[in-house]
Amino acid sequence: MENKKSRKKGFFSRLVEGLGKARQGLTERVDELIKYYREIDDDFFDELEEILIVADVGVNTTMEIVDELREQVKENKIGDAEKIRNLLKEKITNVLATEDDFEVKSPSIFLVVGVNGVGKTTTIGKLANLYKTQGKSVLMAAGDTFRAAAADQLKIWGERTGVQVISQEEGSDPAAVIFDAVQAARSRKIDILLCDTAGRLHSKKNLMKELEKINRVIDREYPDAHKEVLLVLDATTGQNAVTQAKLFKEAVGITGIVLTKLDGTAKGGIIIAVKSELDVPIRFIGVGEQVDDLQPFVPEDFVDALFGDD
Ligand SMILES: Nc1nc2c(ncn2[C@@H]2O[C@H](COP(=O)(O)OP(=O)(O)OP(=O)(O)O)[C@@H](O)[C@H]2O)c(=O)[nH]1
Ligand SMILES: [Mg+2]
Repeated sequence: MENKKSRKKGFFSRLVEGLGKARQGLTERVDELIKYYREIDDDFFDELEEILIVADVGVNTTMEIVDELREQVKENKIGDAEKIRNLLKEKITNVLATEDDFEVKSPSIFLVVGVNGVGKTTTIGKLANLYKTQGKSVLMAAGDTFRAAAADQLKIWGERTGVQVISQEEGSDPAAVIFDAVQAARSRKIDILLCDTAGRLHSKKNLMKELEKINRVIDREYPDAHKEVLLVLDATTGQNAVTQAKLFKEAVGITGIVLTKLDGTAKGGIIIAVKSELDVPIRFIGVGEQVDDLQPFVPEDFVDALFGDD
């Protein structure tokens, strides 16, 4: 308990701060609804449904949650709207829960994928900082050779965090960059290799093909390393994020999701839609642009922060 409390202090207050807009769009509206109704009737559920859908929880997931609530209320003859709050909180926590806590293994290779502008490079910089601070040896690979200045952006993160970046000139084969980086990680016995990738190529098909190729290089050159394929999604893009996730899941097989820019949206419910529709664990969330604005995702803490409870 003590441990949980002290862990919660710094990280948790940053999370609460970062979720300010999401709270306004979701839980503060739920609280107003509860205050207004006091007693539960059909209109109450209709309005709850609307709040969840507007907050981007997604139609399917909203229906599932609200239908279950309706049933529970009926079965247990709950009349008091205040009691719904905890039930809703419980439901959201259940949707977000994962079977396993994420623990980074050594050696690990993280392949970070996602469409352009979602926050891949920034997330890699933040991850480099996180693991470096934990005393791990980290290396970054500039696998986005498509966009001019992509490698430079990563090198800035390298300087900021004191982590080396393996890169080649613009236009070179991304798989070759990853090949070099994997050799370096193996011979130097690096704990974690973070691989950046391009978000945009001439076509989606090209992008997926390239990611498959990179995937194969990693598997072939360092089969003993634990591999994570992290898909980065931008929380401000709404239901689009769900569509993107389905595409990447099918094409490259993702092991976890990073949801960025949660600080920038009142529609934080998207995190619930993504988890519920994809059934891939959410591993990290981004709540700002600073180096320590990436948090390992802990469902209970997240839901507490979203509901403004501690
Ligand atoms: N507010 C906020 N901004 C973020 C977060 N994560 C990333 N950003 C910003 O999003 C913008 C795009 O980030 P990048 O890391 O360059 O995105 P990318 O996916 O690498 O983009 P491409 O390389 O073009 O595919 C930058 O301005 C970041 O500072 C976050 O959690 N919160
Ligand atoms: Mg990038």
